[in-house]
Amino acid sequence: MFASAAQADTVVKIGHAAPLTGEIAHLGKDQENGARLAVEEINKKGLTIAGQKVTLELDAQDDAADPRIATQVAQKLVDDKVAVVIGHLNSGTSIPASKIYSDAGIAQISPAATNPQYTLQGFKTTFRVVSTDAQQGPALANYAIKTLKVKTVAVVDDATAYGKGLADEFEKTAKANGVTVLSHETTNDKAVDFRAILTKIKGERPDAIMYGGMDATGGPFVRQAKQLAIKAKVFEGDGACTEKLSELAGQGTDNVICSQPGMALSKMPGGPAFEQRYVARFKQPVQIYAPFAYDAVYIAVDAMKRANSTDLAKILAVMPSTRYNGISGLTQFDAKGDLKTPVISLYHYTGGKKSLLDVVTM
Ligand code: ABU
Repeated sequence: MFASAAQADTVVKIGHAAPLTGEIAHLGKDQENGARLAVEEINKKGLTIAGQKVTLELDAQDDAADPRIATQVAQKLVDDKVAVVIGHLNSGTSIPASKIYSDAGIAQISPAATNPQYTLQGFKTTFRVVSTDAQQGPALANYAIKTLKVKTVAVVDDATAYGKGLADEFEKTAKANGVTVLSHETTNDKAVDFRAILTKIKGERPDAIMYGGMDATGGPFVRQAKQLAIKAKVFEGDGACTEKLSELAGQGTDNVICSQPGMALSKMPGGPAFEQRYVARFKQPVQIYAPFAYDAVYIAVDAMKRANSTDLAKILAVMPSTRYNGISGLTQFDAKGDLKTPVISLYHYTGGKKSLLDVVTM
């Protein structure tokens, strides 16, 4: 009548970390929802590893997009004995947390962190399922230069690992192609009033503006640019290339060109079907990172199956040989843990609706 201990399912914890409070909680929840959907589906289908029935449990933690809290969260996930970590979302949290996962021998798969430094630390535990800002910055800059014939730019970043890193990559490519960088201003990831910076930029009359930051600041930035009648195109990266941007930016999105470090959801092999399942389950649109978090969970489970084990060292040993066909396409890692075949998708907004402009294979 009662299941004996020997018959009971083994519970395997999948750690997840992202901001669930603060200005970008909607993006953290989006990423967590993607991971949760995968966990629920896998449990429903049934999972057996080494002859033992396994139930996955999502151990979802809030790092508040704060590097200090992220290291505490990472230690909690280690103490909770998770088999793998999906996260973090921010580069500024993924990088400090990665040392803790490396020391514990836990594979970390970020669905969102794009700063190149994350996988350049020499850790064997760091993987990501998105392209990096060393690809995203040049893709944005090349579109500005080659398609829009931009000759002058103003650059602004939010002083985070992601925002500054992306803005610097854009600037490097722009300068290398003869574009004049009129100014480079720095704000912060809690800023709400950009009028002083934008008024100065308006006086410089740039052809385009590059803003490195998330949608929580990138939205008000372009809204205020529109209010100041700035006509320049505003380039933003994945952190601002969300459905929520139009809510935050109003008609300012008319001037936005932004990028996503991966295939567009509509072009992913399993994208439209995933979107339907996601919306049915969570009653909200996909923002940006959910499909990548979803694939990251499946990649981790694929590693457990190939290792025939849920042991940390055995999972880690097979992670580099990942060859997983997920909803976002084929994932294979290079020696650093980055994608072997990175892709960048470029978008614009028409009447507040985000649509695909171009896909760049790097
Ligand atoms: N890739 C943008 C958002 C996450 C990050 O900080 O990298």
